[in-house]
Amino acid sequence: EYTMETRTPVTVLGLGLMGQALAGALLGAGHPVTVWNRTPAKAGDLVARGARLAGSAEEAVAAGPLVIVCLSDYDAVRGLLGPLGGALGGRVLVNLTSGTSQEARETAEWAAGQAAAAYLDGAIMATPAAIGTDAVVVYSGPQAAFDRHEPALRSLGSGATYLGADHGLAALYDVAVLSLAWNVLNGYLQGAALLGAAGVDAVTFTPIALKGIETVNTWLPGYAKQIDEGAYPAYDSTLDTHVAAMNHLIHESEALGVNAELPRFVKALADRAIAGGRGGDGYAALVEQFRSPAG
Ligand code: FVH
Repeated sequence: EYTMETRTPVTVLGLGLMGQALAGALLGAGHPVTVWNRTPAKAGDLVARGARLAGSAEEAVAAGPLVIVCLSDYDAVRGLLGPLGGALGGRVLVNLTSGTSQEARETAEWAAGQAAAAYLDGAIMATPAAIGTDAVVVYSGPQAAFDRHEPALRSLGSGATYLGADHGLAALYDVAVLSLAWNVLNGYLQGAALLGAAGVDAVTFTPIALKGIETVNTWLPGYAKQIDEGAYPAYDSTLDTHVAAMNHLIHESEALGVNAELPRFVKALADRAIAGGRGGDGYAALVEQFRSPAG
């Protein structure tokens, strides 16, 4: 059984909505937690729960071997950590701020220059409410650092996942999953707008929409194999068949006075694939349209 004495002391820099949730989860898991925020008042609840509020970021960093930073963006991270210089020496820095893979790799180089013990870049694929429960948080960087601090990182969410040594991977997975989320949401909103125009409210539409999403989920493993192999035999439906249905979506949208930009864009991708000879292939063949810039 771990106690407050045996759990790794953790520093959390940044107490926005996410930083507060991270620090709260660490406290809940029994870690000694030192916090710092530009606006100290945001530490109130955490201090009431046992966190120690440091008087400066430098003092916070000095408090333990594991430093988690979660600010608005990488510019803020650079602005905060830059002047701290050697204070990070010997510590593992985990950056859960959203950014690009290039920013992650640059920060890794910078951290190495400060003699940090290791730099892990992470991405949080969850909202603050899921932190400490089933949040998926992905990490990339040196595996030894992830392994050493996995118990603390797992207290942020049971979905703590190590992706690989390339520091840029976490940021890349992050945008890949965001792309997925926005495309699913856009499809749902298009459907809600269409049905709304026909007098069906979103609450009525949603159970069927959820079934649709579940069905698409079951297609992914088969399509993944096809994408990796570069061959897209149509075992379910050809692109030609999909395009006929895309035309129905465009016509219905136009007839109901609903925005048809998204359906037209989706059909334009399929049309290009068909013009390239993919009409008899399955939907996964469209990956080739995403692999290079349009034009
Ligand atoms: N909230 C969410 O659901 C998402 C889910 C997925 C990933 N994110 C990312 O987490 C980062 C922080 O997001 P957040 O929701 O905590 O954001 P805010 O509540 O706006 O808090 C921002 C904190 O950053 C501090 N800060 C900003 N600029 C500076 C600076 N120049 N120097 C020092 N600190 C700075 C800010 O301090 P203050 O305004 O309270 O003084 C907050 O602590 C973000 O990358 C999301 O994409 C969250």
